[in-house]
Parts: sequence; structure tokens; C-alpha cells
Amino acid sequence: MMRWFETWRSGLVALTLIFLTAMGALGFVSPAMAAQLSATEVKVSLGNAAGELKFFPNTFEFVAGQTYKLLLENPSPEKHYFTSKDFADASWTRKVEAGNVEVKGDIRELELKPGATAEWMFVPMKPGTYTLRCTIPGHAEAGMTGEIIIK
Ligand SMILES: [Cu+2]
Repeated sequence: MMRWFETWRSGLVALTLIFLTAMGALGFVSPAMAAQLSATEVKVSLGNAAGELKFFPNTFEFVAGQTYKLLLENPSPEKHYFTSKDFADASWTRKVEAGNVEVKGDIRELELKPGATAEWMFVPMKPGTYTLRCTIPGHAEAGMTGEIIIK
């Protein structure tokens, strides 16, 4: 009788662990959820309706270890890139959302077609000053550059 009870109890513990692991995997129990609520939103415009080749704003300052949500939009008549490989390497990307698609994992460059918007959620990790540029030929040279600082 005792052995039956012990077996039943350890089985229950195992089942509970499996259940919690599955919940975690499905995202029901996720520490990211709490952090997501406290993400600081920062807007950036790639170009403008007048067709100026600039980022608005073109200087960003982030605090290492905090969660940010960068809201990107392209109100201009042409395609632009938000490219800062060193900054991306110095940060931990949680996810990128664009349209109905959510991308998880490393991101190094975002392409926004005219009228497009995207959200990049990340945690800057390594302090430094990083260069931002649009990699469409001629755009960086025309002034489509910026600076991202992680403090
Ligand atoms: Cu551009």
C-alpha cells in the first residue's frame, strides 16, 4: 500500500514537471511577458514623406540591460534599410514583428518598403557607440546615417 502511494506520488511530481515545462514552452509561463510590458518604446522614421534621406531621429541612446521596442516606419516613397550590425551584435533581439509575422532570433538589418512599419524588441547588452546607416547605394552618402549609443 505504501509503495503504491510512493509510486503514485512520484508519478504525480513528474507529470507536474512535464506540465510546467510544456506551459513554459508554449509561452504561458514566460518571464519575457513581464519584461515586454515594461519595454520602452522608441520611434524612428526611415526617411520622410518629402523624400529626405535621413533617419528621424538619427541619434539613439539606450541603457544596457533594459528592454526596448523600436517602432520603425517608412513614410517615404522609396525603400530603406535600418542597418547597424555592430549594434545588433551588441544587443539581444527578443523578436521582430512586421505585418502578421513575428521573427525570433538574431537580426542585423531591417528592410522597410514604402509605407511599411515594423517593431524590433531588443535588450542592448554591450556599452559602446555604434554606427547606423541605410545600405541602399547613395543613401548613407546623402546623409542617411546615425549613431546608436549603449550606456
Ligand atoms: Cu535609404
